[in-house]
Amino acid sequence: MQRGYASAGAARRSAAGGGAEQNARTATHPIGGPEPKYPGAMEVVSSGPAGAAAAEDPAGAPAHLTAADRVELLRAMLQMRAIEARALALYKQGRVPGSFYDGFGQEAVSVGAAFAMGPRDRLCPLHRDLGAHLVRGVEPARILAQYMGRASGVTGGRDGNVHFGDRTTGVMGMVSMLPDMMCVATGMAMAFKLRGEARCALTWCGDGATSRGDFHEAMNWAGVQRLPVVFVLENNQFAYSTPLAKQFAVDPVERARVYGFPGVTVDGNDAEAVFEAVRAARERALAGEGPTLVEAVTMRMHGHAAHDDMRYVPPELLAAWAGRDPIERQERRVAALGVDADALRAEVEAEVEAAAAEALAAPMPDPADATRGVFAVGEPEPLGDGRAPWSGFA
Ligand SMILES: Cc1ncc(C[n+]2csc(CCOP(=O)(O)OP(=O)(O)O)c2C)c(N)n1
Ligand SMILES: [Mg+2]
Repeated sequence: MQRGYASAGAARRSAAGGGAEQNARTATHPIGGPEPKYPGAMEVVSSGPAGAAAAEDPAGAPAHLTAADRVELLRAMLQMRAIEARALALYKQGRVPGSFYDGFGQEAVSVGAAFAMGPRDRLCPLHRDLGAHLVRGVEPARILAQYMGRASGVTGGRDGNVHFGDRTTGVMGMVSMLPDMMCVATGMAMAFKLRGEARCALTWCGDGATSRGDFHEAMNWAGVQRLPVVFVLENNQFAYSTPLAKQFAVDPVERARVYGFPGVTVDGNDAEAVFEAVRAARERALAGEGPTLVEAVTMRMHGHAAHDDMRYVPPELLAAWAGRDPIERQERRVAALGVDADALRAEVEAEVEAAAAEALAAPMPDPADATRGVFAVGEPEPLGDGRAPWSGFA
C-alpha cells in the first residue's frame, strides 16, 4: 500500500512528457484512488502569485504583500513551531494532560489563510491550526497554559488541548467531531448573507473530512446559497494512518465544481501562496460570488498525536517533504529582503520561553468553577473582532 509515493508519481510525470498537471489531476492509483500529491508535483499545482519558482525568488514579490507582511507571516509560523515544540516537551514531562496534537510542517496553511481575513470575519480552526489563533491575537502564554489545563488558558482549564477558541478574537472553539466546523462556518456565512453584511467565514478541514457527510452538506448548502465562506482543505496526506488513496477515488478538489463553485489547489508549504488563494477567495465571497474550496497540499510531519510513531509513513516521503519546510522557505525570502531572519527566530524563541515560564507559574483552575459557563445565562455575548495584521486592512 505504501509503495510508489514519490517514485510512482515521478514515473507518471515523465511518461506524460510534460503533461504533469493533467497527470496530477487524472492519474489513477493502482487501488482506485488518485495518485498521492507529492513534493515533486508541486510546481504544477502551486497557484502562488507568480508560480512556485518565482515565489521562491524574492524578486518576484507577491502583489498583495508588503515586506512587513512577509515578515509577519514568518513571525507567526515561527511562533507556532516554537510553541508546539515547547508544548511537546512539556507533554513528555507529563505536564500536558491527555494527548498532544501539532501542526509541525503545516504552519503555512493556518497562518497564510488566517492572514487573509479581516477583523469582522469569523474563523473555525481545527487541531493543527494553531497559527490561526496566533494571527488573530491569542498570546502564547495563554496557549501554553491551555495545553497544561491552567486557569489562565483560553478555556480556563476546561479543555487541556486543541479544542479551544478565544471568542473575543472572532474564532470559534472547535467542535471535535470532524468536520462539523464546516457546517458551523457555513451557518455563520448564512447569517452574514441574511444580514447583508460584507463578511466572510473561513474554516479548515482535513483530507479525512472529505469522507464524512458533513463535508458534503456544508459544501452543498454553501454552493446552493452562494455563501461567503472559504473552505481550506488541509491535505496532509494522511487521516491518522489512512493514506489518500484509501480516502477518495477522485481528486477531492474536483468536488467543489460538483457543488457549483471553484476549487483551487495551492502549495500548502508556501504561506504566501496560501494567503493569496484565500485572499482571492475572500474577495470573491464578499462580491457575492459564493464559496471557494482551497486545497492546500502539505505533509503531516509528526504522528497523528504525540503517542503515534507513524511507522506507516514511508520514510522517503517524510524526507522529501522535510526539504520543503515552509518556515525555512519564508526565512530565505525575508533574508533576501535584508531582514535578519536568525535574529527574528531568536526573538520568537525567547518570547515563547518566557511564555512557557508564565504558563508554568499559572495556577490550576478552582474545581468549584467547573460548572460555570455550561449553560448560557443572561444576554448572549457575540463573538469579538480579531486582530487582522495584513496591511490590506490598515
Ligand atoms: C467524526 C470523527 N471521527 C473520528 C474522529 C477522531 N479523529 C480526530 S482527528 C482524526 C484524523 C482526521 O484526519 P484528517 O481529517 O485528514 O485531519 P488531520 O488530522 O490529518 O489534520 C480522527 C480520526 C473525530 N474527531 N471525529
Ligand atoms: Mg489529514
